[in-house]
Amino acid sequence: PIREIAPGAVHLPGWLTFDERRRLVEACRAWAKEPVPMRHTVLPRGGVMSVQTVCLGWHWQPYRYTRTADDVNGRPVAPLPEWLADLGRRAVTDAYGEAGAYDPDTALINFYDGQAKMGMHQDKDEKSDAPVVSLSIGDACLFRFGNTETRGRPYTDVRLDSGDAFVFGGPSRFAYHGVPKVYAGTGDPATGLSSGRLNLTLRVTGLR
Ligand code: MD5
Ligand code: FE
Repeated sequence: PIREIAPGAVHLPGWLTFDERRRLVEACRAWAKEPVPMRHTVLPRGGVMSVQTVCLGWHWQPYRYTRTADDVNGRPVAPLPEWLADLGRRAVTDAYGEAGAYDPDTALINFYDGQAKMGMHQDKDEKSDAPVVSLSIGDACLFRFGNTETRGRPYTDVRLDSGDAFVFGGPSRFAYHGVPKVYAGTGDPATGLSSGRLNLTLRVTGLR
């Protein structure tokens, strides 16, 4: 059942069809190689993220968006395909009843192996308050949805499974959130992903 976790934060369990999951896994496999290889992002203070990331449309480097992957190989990132933006519009429509003029220009593709995590953070590098659409494939995870004031409590823990969509908009767009744990071995290898968790987030950068 569709569940509103907080105002504007809508969980759509099992939203992706199996064909869509397979298509996304195959597409991500190609995007993870060229033109910019998927890599562990290095933070400005030297920390290395356990998650691996590749971007479409705009390249995220902490903490800004650029057209070229200056911290990887300097090449322009691949475009965001219209079919993926369409998928994002459908998710927003299913979450809110209408998509308005939702037009994402960026996708961040994160791969989590069984050990990877993401600490509590806010996504504030976009100059737009348009919703973020999150799509999960492969191993399940513990997703921690917090509040807009602090990294800590109160938060709501939600399990995200393969095929789930989550839309973060309105008052939830700038909430703290993180992924404290991946449940290794819970995915469905028939999607083409034998292990790990894939997460795609569609975003509006507000850049042009
Ligand atoms: C993930 N990725 O599962 C998550 C899904 C990231 C990241 O956090 O920054 O790459 S995106 C979840 C998200 C986005 C925007 C707002 C909120 C959650 N929120 O308000 O909770 O790899
Ligand atoms: Fe985030």
